[in-house]
Amino acid sequence: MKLQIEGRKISPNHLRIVMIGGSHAGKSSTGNTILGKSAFNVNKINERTTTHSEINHGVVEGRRLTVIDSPGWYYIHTLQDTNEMDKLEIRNSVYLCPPGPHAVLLVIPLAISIDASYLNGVQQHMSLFREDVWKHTLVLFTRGDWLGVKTVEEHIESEEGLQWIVNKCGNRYHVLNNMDQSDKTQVKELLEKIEEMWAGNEDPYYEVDLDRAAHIEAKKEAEDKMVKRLKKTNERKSRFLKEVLGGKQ
Ligand SMILES: Nc1nc2c(ncn2[C@@H]2O[C@H](COP(=O)(O)OP(=O)(O)OP(=O)(O)O)[C@@H](O)[C@H]2O)c(=O)[nH]1
Ligand SMILES: [Mg+2]
Repeated sequence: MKLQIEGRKISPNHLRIVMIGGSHAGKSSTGNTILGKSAFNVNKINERTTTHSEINHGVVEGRRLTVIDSPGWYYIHTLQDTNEMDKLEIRNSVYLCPPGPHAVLLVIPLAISIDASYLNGVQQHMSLFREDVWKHTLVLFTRGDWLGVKTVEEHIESEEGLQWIVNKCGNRYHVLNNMDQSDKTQVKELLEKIEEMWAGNEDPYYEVDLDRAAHIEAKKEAEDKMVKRLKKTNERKSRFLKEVLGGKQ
């Protein structure tokens, strides 16, 4: 209270983070590195893994974290190429952590060249959110282990498309090596950057429409109940069949 009166803000002890980006960029791996556990399924082969937005929680560096994973778009797809279901899931990601995320991590692998179609994909899919989402977005580079002797700044300088993206994010970026989850410093530094972004923003988070968030929550609960009911019915049916068939054998 006192700090607020003096014009300073008290940093939130619960951070809400959403990860978005192209498919196979390393979003789910990033979520696991941040939370320090296997919270999300990671793809081992060359295909899409995450098909729905998912939520997980943890306590990291003494802070409560809520992390949302989302399905990626095929990296050279225009918004029109991406199917409606994926668009809906990506759009819904921010509604899973009402009143809205403090940080959106735009996940981009360092090992990829950002050509015009990649940039176009990023720009068009980011338009699934309001324009002010950029104020709360930080570029999260994965595959830090691929950087070699180059610095991340040199990499950004060598890619014009990347310069546009980083610039649009207010020059905020962070590199993670998801292959080394024992490196806790990389997560600590990321959380510090998120806090810095939060401190510099007038709006503390990307605000979502709470009515819509409640509606999505209710829909998800109803779906969960239906799945449980169907499971019970199927179990009852197979028990009954076993008894009937078992009796006849
Ligand atoms: N070498 C290296 N590989 C990584 C890193 N981060 C992720 N990967 C690998 O990249 C592949 C894709 O990772 P995921 O975390 O499943 O990527 P995703 O963005 O969630 O993929 P979708 O859910 O399919 O959109 C996996 O084989 C990961 O092991 C990293 O920092 N370094
Ligand atoms: Mg994934």
